[in-house]
Amino acid sequence: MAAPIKVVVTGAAGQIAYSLLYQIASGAVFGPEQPVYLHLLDIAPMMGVLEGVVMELADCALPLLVGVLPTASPEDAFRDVAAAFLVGAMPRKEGMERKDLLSANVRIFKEQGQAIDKVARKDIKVLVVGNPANTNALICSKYAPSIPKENFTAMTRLDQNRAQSQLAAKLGVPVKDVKNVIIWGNHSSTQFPDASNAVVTIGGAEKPVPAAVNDDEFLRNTFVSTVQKRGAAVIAARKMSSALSAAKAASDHMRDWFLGTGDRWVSMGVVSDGSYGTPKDIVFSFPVTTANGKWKIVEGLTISDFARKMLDATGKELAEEKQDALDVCKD
Ligand code: NAX
Repeated sequence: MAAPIKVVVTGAAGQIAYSLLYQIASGAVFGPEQPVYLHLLDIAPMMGVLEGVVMELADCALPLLVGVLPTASPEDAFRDVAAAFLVGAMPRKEGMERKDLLSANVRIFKEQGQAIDKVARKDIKVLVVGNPANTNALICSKYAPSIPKENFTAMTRLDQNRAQSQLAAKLGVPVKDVKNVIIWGNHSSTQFPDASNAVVTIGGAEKPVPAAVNDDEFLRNTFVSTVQKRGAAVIAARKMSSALSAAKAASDHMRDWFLGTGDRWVSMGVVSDGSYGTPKDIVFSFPVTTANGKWKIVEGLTISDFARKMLDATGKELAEEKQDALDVCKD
């Protein structure tokens, strides 16, 4: 057995964490040989609820879970942690403008960046789930200058999983037989779910998804808008936002980052180096592969005129969000 690692989940009393904590503690993220010590961060008024979560974790009697620290202190929560799931954020309330939400949440991620800088392991891997996830990840990184920028990522894996599942349904194949779907850009309605490089296995042979689907109109319109609006569709049906699938996606993201993808592509929001003509220094979702705990953007893909427009639109939104966030941080 390896030595235990400390893993923090913020928003630990919330609904995504409720599914995520079990996945981490049961070995689904860091592997069946890796014990974990869970740090659970939430705000002071939620400490009572968090106590119930701690009780339930104990009652799961999980062999890999060696300890749990519930806390409302960011510095206690981030001390010596190797992996961080930043889920906690203020939810959007009725009548709230996107800018108000950004302003409230950016402050949280500034404070958490500062705490990470001070007390976390310098090789910490950070996954931001709380919205606006891409820009929150950027701000968190900015306020943790002693940690490499590459160690801050934002979650677009739920969008990728949704896209993969839509294509599998369209083609009538199991979801595992579809790979290399890409989510470009922001985890917002401007994201670009792109099936143009995706591959499907049918009858033992690999085939490009566009040829197998053979319906350009579907891939450019119905597919894209179904994935973009899937979160809203879940809210309309469940009266609550996606939680089980969001937790599964967060597990997928962190597991692939720690344990590697092989030649399979996954989408992650990472700090842009300007690849594919995107603005530099924003957190943009790209197709990546991972090995030895590091991600690498998939290079050399052809960008069609249609894709160019989509990438530019989501890149522009992210550049604007970044500016708004930097303005908030100045106050
Ligand atoms: P909940 O409202 O159930 O839980 C959020 C928790 O965060 C609450 O317990 C709250 O007290 C806590 N919190 C608030 N401020 C905090 C702070 N400063 N420090 C620590 N904890 C704090 O929301 P949930 O459904 O779990 O969603 C969490 C976040 O994930 C939201 O921002 C949501 O928008 C975002 N999502 C992101 C997704 C993605 O793909 N990137 C998809 C799912 C989800 O919508």
